Amino acid sequence: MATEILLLNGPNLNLLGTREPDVYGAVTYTDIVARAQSHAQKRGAGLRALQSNHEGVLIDAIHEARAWAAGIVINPGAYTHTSIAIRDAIAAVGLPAVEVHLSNVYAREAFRHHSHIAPVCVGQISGFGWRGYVLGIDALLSHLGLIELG
Ligand code: CA2
Repeated sequence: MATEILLLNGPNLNLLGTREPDVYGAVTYTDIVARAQSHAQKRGAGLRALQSNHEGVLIDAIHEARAWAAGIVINPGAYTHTSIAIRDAIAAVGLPAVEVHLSNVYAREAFRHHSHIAPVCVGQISGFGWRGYVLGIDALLSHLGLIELG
């Protein structure tokens, strides 16, 4: 069975490409998923994507991923800065996770500088727009020893 990745996006990211393009870019959520899926496929992996505006739905998806995914690429949106529950879910399932942000959260408001999620992730990618998802997929697959970078 091919390696499968769960791509999770949190609240408001369904609005991508429609507002605040100066901060988040002009690429839509649908387009990001298509680009991520095509990149994963090039790397010999499958990718299933879910976006939700509800914390519990994201947590259920993390739990369910235990049954089929090799790892998670997650942009938790604003839950990054608030959700101990999502952090606990990632820690509980024990799947390797990579945190992705479109914007450089460290160049923005102070409340975006802290992530509850980052400590339970392999690492974090921030500030590269939609390309961050592609980088996140490569980081995860490289962490899993499935591709060689460089
Ligand atoms: O930079 C990121 O990817 C963020 O995760 C985006 C979150 C923000 O709360 C985090 O601090 C950083 C916000 C997502 C909002 O998405 C929108 C998309 C289009 C229009 C308005 C909001």
